Amino acid sequence: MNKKVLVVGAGATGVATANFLANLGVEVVLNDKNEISHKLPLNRKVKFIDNGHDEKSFKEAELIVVSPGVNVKELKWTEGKDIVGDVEIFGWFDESKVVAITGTNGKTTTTFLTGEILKRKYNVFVGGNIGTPVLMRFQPFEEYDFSVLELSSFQLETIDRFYADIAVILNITPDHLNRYENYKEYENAKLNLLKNQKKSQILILNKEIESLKSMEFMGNVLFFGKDSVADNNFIKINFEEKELSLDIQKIPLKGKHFYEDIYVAGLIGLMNGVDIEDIKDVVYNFRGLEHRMEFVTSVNGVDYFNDSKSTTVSSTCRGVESFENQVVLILGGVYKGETFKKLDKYRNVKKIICFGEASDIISEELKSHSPVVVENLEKAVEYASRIACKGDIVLFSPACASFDMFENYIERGNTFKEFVKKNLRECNDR
Ligand code: UMA
Repeated sequence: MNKKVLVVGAGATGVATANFLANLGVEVVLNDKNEISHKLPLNRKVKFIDNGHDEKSFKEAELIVVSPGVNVKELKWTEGKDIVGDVEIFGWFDESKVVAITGTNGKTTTTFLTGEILKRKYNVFVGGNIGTPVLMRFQPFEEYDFSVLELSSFQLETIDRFYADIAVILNITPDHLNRYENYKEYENAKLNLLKNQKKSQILILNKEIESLKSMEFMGNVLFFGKDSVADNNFIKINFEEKELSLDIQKIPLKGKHFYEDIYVAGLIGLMNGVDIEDIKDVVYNFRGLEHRMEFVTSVNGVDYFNDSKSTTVSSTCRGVESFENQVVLILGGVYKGETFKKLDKYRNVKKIICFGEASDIISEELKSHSPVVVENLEKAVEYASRIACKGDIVLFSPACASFDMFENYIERGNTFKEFVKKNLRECNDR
């Protein structure tokens, strides 16, 4: 391990990385471009410099570890330096069996479900983009059989030798086009997950991803796709002699797009010998994650769903597709470079309401739906509640980043839920 390491970005990843390295006896500088006003939980041996990237720290570093939110192309003084991310370092030290899950949509749900299923039989660490930095895996006295990691394109950009025992690519559709020059560059970051394939590795891949069709693979490849995952009544999963049949009626998660996530998680459980009844129990009791197609409440027969985690148009499409009812759709936030025109085709979208920085682009690209532009999320909820009728859905699935008005998608989702509940109270008072 190098002696002098610079960790860039003092968010969750940077702090976990700096502490992990300092515990190993490495000389660590943690650097952030912004001023950090709160006290960070850092090992006292970590030297912390905020309020700017300083030349000296970069030039003296033998290795630079960047946080996912740091765009390496924008850093100065990196010429000739080795640059990696925390996932690469994780791979240097970890000895558990690694399941790595990437994709544009559904990766958090799949990671969570896979973790829950494997936990029925094994000691499992769950981390990565889902929220817990991967290097948190190394806690004293913690031994894991499996690590289930959600990996974003940002995290996969900076791997070198890392590979997973089971690698999953759920889907790839345009995202983060404000960071990547084009779709190909984004896709290549995701495909990095396959670059160090070993013969013993298992790859679970969506056969609908165009660029995978012409690729050659080293490991055992298991393809899945919309048509192979479910019929009208069951999600059927086969592995070697084993068969698992999940009754769709008993699955609380509503929305066809979840079937692929459930299929993959079930398949990983099945191939690792988790009891079929245990897998069913996990799936039949999983009600979904907060801010991802989360049912909020019903007001006068109108169901409100919070899908604040949707920061891409394709993810919002998946949300809209999961309903047969009429949908009042609330969009808005910071434009990320993907066209909104993909939403044009949905006939069940009764009205589009938008707010925030992207309003002009949304209004222009979806003009056939005559979107209504409002000032903020509160006004959007008020408007939606006025026009939605019994049996309709109000879906807040913004298809944009949140940073124009909120700290993150969590704050945005909580704000939406508050406004919906305020609206419910007002209805009850009337
Ligand atoms: N910073 C710099 N220099 C730069 C850019 C940023 O110093 O050039 C600093 C910022 O001032 C800030 C810090 O870096 O203080 C933030 O680092 P970060 O953005 O990497 O955030 P972390 O808190 O480390 O969280 C990251 C992931 N964030 C991103 O990828 C943007 C989290 O995913 C992840 O849960 C966490 O690591 C643990 O692994 C969030 C996310 O939005 C949920 N992911 C994107 C998505 O899902 O679409 C990819």
